[in-house]
Amino acid sequence: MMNILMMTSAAPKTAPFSTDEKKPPLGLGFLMAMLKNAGHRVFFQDNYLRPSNVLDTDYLVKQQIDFVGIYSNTICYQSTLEYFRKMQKMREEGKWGGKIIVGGPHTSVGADTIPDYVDYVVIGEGEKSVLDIIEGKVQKRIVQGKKIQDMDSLPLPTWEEFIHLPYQWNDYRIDSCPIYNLNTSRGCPFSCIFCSVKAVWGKTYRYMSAKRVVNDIQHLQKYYGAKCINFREDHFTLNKKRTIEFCEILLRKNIRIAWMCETRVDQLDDFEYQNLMANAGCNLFYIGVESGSQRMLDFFKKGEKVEQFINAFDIAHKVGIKTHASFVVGAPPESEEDLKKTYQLIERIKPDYTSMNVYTGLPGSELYNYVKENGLYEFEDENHVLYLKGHNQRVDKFYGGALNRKIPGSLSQYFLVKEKTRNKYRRLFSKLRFG
Ligand code: B12
Ligand code: SF4
Repeated sequence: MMNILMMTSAAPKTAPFSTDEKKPPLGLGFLMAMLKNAGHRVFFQDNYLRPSNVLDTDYLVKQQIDFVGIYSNTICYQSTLEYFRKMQKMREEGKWGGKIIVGGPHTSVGADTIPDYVDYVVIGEGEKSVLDIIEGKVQKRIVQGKKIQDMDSLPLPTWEEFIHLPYQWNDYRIDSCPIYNLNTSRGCPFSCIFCSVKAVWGKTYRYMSAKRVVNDIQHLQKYYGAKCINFREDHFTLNKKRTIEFCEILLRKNIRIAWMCETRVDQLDDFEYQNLMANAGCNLFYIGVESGSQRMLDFFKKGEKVEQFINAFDIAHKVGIKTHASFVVGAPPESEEDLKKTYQLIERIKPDYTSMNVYTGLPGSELYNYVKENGLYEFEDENHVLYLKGHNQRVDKFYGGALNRKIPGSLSQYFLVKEKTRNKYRRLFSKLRFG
């Protein structure tokens, strides 16, 4: 039996993407369940939720930790690096003798950024590799994770590790709570050029059966009082047959649960289909519309037409499913005319919620390479994230000037730091005066 500490990495102070949403890391949940089922002792620290100082203490020694496994994504990679350094220092000083494993989306797009002293770097899916590593069956340092083909063979994620932690168990768009995330499919056959998800999961769509999904929901209802499920995955409804079966089981068994999912509009032109989902509890669709300009949609290789969005949103309004439309703004070669068309489409489809995302290049996508090769960026940060020319102006326009989303080190960020320092002194002075 081995003792294993699984951790996420802390969010940076400034990032071009929001780091406010705190949800259980289901990937680690699957890995921890596999390890527990194999008889190992598992410890968990979600530093993304609440940064901890375990690596500054004698925690690893006290708990006799044999392996530390870290979930890493590109935005949080600097904190991952800091953890590596601390553990390596402990090893060099002879204070701790365990091994370090790293996995998560960053390893799939940036394995070459990981220091040599990290013992194992798992690219892609980790379930099989993590067990093999811990059981001493792996000789190589860079491990290509085996794709799970039978998704029903996956264990339930370790909800018992998550349930008592202060995650966001509600959602501003839905009245029912608590709400739990599920991830029931992997891979995407589409080719959107701004998206790096394929680098992690590949193009083959694999999914849990409808029966398995319903079983997970019933488990969450029975043990954790689930009132709503958010299918946070790239495309919950891609397999229409599965979605229909899923809805039919919910209705047949009279399972009352609200749910929402991320989806595309390809098949949502079907009134009966959407109506079935609404009757089975579907409350909200989160749809990546990306642009109201067909020219931009074609450039993105979205494989969807403006008319399809109009049709799908019209039907959703009729059947009573709320909609959240997400748009990418500022990607090359977007013009004022394209942006105007986006606003016109928003007017036309009337989403209940709209998100405008200022395009920022994450490694691992076709558009990222295009931006890099054509020098279309103003700044490349330490994680190789690309900020396009005019990024800060777009942050002003679309994020109300949020300083922590601007280019690191820019003048505005200097003022952010100054503002923090000012607050610190303000607090100090108020203490001096009244303390
Ligand atoms: C749900 C979700 C969230 C949730 C939950 C995040 C989480 N940690 O699970 C929330 C809202 C919190 C979130 C926030 C963010 N997310 Co997010 N998110 C997703 C989404 C849609 C699904 C994640 C998921 O559940 N996957 C399923 C599980 C099974 O996969 P997994 O977590 O990757 O874990 C597997 C492997 O990576 C590996 N693995 C993971 N950790 C480890 C550790 C070890 C030791 C080993 C061996 C293996 C291993 O094994 C796991 C099982 O196979 C993905 C897209 C996607 N399809 O993956 C984006 C995604 C992960 N998010 C992304 C980003 C950018 C972010 C944010 C930085 C910004 C943002 N707001 O979007 C923050 C950072 C948060 C963080 N630290 O996790 C990017 C990451 C890209 C990158 N190169 O790093 C993705 C890939 C989407 C994209 N745009 O490309 N996200
Ligand atoms: S944006 Fe969605 S549909 Fe497009 S490639 Fe990425 S995961 Fe697939």
